[in-house]
Amino acid sequence: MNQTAAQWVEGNFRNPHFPDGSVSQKGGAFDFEKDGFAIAKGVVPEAQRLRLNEVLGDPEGAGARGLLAVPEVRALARCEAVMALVARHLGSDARPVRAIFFDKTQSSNWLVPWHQDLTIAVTGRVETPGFGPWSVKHGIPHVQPPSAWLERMLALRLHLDDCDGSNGALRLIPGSHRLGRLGPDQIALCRAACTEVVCEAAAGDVLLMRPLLLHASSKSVSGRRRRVLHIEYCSGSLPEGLAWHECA
Ligand SMILES: O=C(O)CCC(=O)C(=O)O
Repeated sequence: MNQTAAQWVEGNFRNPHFPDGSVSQKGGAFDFEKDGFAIAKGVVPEAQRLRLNEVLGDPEGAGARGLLAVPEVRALARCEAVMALVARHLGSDARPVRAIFFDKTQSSNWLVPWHQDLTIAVTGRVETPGFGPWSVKHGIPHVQPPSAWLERMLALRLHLDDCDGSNGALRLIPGSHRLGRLGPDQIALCRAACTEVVCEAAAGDVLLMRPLLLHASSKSVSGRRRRVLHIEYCSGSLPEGLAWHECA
């Protein structure tokens, strides 16, 4: 690739908030359709949050998966306030299709490099036009659906602790979901030329994000715990033969 990062971004994408290319900015008001993410404040009441913390406990490692099987998580994933946020962007037939608990602590302090969320978890491998490549993660078959399919999905990240740049808040590149699927070279170019946002949130706030939005997270440097319940939603059903690994 012989384009400079600036040329590539100029041709494909213009950061709507920081056209001067300044380096990093926290918070701000974002528009879900244009930026690929938005924050809804105070969605999870304190009592429900404390109950979730109790139920989710202290998992080993970075967190836990398969959480739509947990009644408290399923109830939250389908409660009126949460479904209203989802329906606004996906329509009223959207439903939860995966729930993951991310727990960043002093003893399990991890980072995630820049990426897009490209895979879905299904019950079994069934060759389907447009779906692939396949992989297996945590013993579960995963597949990349077509981009048009990913546009029918969104993730809600329900914050169970206050988070900011010091305890590993999510880092995002606004608008990057509009670039489609990106290879490693394009991700590097985008990183070099675009401004990231550190997604600060208070406990109870919800971040809504598109799967194709470029995101990353750093290790906590403050030692403060950062718990997030990540729930994915999809509208419509999977093609015949494929089934969600979890669904509520
Ligand atoms: O929770 C985090 O810090 C990162 C999670 C993530 O990258 C993801 O859900 O794809």
